[in-house]
Amino acid sequence: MQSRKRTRQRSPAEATFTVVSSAGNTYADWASPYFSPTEMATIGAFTADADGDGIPNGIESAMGTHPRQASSRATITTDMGTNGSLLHLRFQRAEPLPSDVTLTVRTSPDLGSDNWTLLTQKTGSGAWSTPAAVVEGTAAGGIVPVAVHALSAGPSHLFMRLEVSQAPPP
Ligand SMILES: [Ca+2]
Repeated sequence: MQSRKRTRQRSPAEATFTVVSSAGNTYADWASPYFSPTEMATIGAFTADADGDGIPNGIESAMGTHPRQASSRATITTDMGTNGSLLHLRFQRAEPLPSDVTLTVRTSPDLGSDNWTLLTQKTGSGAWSTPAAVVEGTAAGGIVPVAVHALSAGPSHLFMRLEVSQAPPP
């Protein structure tokens, strides 16, 4: 009796991935892949820091970093313009920014008092409230580089800060 050996042609591995985008784009929508519904009330909360990197989840959602990987952190830098009076605050933001997350940049002539003036802010996909103070780069990988500038005309010192807050969805 003769046996026959059959060789089957193998095709290259193929896989199809479907990205399902939920209709909403709130902080909760952003967090849902990272946290169980039970965790959302604890380590998944906006102000919690699930990975212990010192960056609350809400800021991670605004900056497009991973809330459960401590090595995934964004940086905020400052630098002066060439004329020495224009201060830049540079950071990255998530694109899209969750619809109930607001970025606010304020300036202060000193750190000794609660004297912070609104420079510009942005909620979700809305525009920056003072677009002339903001330069955004090209979005790549869900991240947009942002530079906010303020003119330090009078005081010899100028401070800038970035706030991330959550508001109920409109
Ligand atoms: Ca964190």
